[in-house]
Amino acid sequence: MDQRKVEIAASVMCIDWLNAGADLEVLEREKIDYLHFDIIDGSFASDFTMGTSIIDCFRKATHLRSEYHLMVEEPNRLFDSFEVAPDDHFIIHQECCRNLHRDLVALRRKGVKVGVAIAPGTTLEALEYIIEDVDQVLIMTVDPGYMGQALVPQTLRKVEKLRSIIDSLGLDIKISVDGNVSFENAPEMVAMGADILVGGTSGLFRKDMPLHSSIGYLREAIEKGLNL
Ligand code: S6P
Ligand code: MG
Repeated sequence: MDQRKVEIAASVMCIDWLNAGADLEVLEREKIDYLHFDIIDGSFASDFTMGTSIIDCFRKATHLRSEYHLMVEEPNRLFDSFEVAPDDHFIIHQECCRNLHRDLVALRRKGVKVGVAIAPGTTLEALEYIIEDVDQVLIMTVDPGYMGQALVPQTLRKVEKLRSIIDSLGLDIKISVDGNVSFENAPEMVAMGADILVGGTSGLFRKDMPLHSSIGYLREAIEKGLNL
């Protein structure tokens, strides 16, 4: 059996907003690994999600680590807007940066874990010359912007290929998958090499079961993937 520790990040944009405090307690009790905050600017991805007032409110109420997923153009404008702790992850999109390497270096100076994300249509070659500068690569398994979308299946090949690139270079880089991480899709995502699963409406915040049950099913799906 694969001995990797696969972690779960809870996508806060999918939380039951009218019961957010209760959901947060469950996430804490169940020792979820991260709160995943999606920040969207209406340009790179349409719609808007959370700003600092909402995010800081969650951060003050929890000890869980934060994972900032910035889907905004020229994210370096916002690097100082968010509070960070050393174990937090700060993820920017390759497609959004005019000078990606410069931005990754600037993030590193903030003392956080540095992540780069790519949308389904972006190839892994775009990461070839910055891969040594990141702690995490987030593969979007749906198009950035909305919850509740169907998996873009070819992104799983991308996860598999990235795993083999990282392993062949001997690097310590986590692979995240974000989008339609369902009980059905999670085993294959893990088997292809994902280390962090972002749970949204299909894997955590489901309408048909309580949160503690979906966490249990998602963990079972991870175990299944580690045994494939
Ligand atoms: C989407 C965002 C994601 C979603 C999450 C939704 O742009 O980056 O983090 O919140 O993927 O999950 P689901 O299960 O509804 O697709
Ligand atoms: Mg996200």
